[in-house]
Amino acid sequence: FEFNITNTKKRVSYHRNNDTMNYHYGPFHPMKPFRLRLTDHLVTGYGLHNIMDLYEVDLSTNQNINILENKILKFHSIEYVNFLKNINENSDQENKKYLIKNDIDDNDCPIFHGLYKYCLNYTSTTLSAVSAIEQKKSDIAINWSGGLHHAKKFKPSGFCYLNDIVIGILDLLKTHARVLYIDIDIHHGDAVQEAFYMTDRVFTISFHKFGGYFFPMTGALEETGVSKGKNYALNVPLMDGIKDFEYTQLFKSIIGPLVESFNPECIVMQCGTDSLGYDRLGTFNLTVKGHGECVKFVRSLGVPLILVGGGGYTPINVSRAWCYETGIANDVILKENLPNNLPFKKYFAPDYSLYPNLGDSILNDLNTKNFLNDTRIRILENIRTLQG
Ligand code: V1P
Ligand code: CA
Ligand code: ZN
Repeated sequence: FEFNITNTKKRVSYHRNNDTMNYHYGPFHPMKPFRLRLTDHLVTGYGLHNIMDLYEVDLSTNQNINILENKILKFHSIEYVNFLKNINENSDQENKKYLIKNDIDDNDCPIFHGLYKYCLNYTSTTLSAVSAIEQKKSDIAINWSGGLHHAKKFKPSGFCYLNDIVIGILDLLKTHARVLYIDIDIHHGDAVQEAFYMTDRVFTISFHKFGGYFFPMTGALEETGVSKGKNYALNVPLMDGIKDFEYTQLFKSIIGPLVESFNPECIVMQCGTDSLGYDRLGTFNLTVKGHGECVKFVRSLGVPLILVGGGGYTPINVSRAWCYETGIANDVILKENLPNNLPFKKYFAPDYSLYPNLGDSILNDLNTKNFLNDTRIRILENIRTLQG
């Protein structure tokens, strides 16, 4: 293959909302918006904010709340958006009927204080990144608070309420003929796949753990799209314990030819960090560098790129990876020792390193060479049918 490897400086924008980081799903819930605060402290501690365009997204100074809600309604149903808008942690049974009627798992998706504002925050921050790309102000636009890939048209799922990714891609389709969506969260990007399952304008690919009742239990290799979208969805099901070398080899050997044949005008990459070793929910053994190598490779393809967050349940490692990847976007290598005067620095004890050993957990790598080889061959066959 001939990859379009470029190595030029790129205009990078960092989109953040100071309010998003303050929300709480509840004391026992693994999703902790505080991890965004840790990430931001690392990013600024390393001085990366000085070399990017900063966009402070703030709903209270945004007069265009109607425009935002119209974009949300391009994907979500009005009944669902009204439900999110009107529900609160003290709502009575009447309001909660929607939960029951739609079989909503409120352990995964609790109704917490300020929920709708939280949803508008992370969604508008992704849309801010989208518009920096649409207006060609950035080559790479980052929103670590986005990437909530399970939210459905009618209901929340898997810690996700509004699907900022689908909403963002729908907006991108106004200016871009073809969008590629890449998902390296350990969970299947089910709702993004589903939203674009019938179209050849959005190619979705997810790498994830599959099998053994692992959430959301979809994402088999056989799911490849329908009608016009046939062969425009791909799934890379993996088993516990995969490590950097095998994962990055597989990733590059698939994404390289895929970009070559699909020729996207924009790439949206969901960088969920629950695929790192020692994640509270995840079962892979990736390190910060391995995870980041996937981002580095996608950057090298020279296509406008939007980076969003996603899962990640060991906050110190989530923040390490997203800070490292912010560095990669800017083509700088961050020194291993965490900066001085870093708020919450004690959380990073005992190593105080950006690159801790996450590849050596007790989870054995169950992905045999044969299994990975077979998977790769079958996926590459699918990509070949694309060229038709
Ligand atoms: O497994 C399930 C539910 C239980 N039902 C029978 C299905 N839920 C998972 C949800 C994982 C969501 C991942 C989101 C993302 O892809 C994107 C942000 O990372 C789940 C798990 C688990 N171990 O899979 N929920 C919880 N754990 C949970 C634990 C404590 C409190 C609340 C939820
Ligand atoms: Ca995934
Ligand atoms: Zn996940």
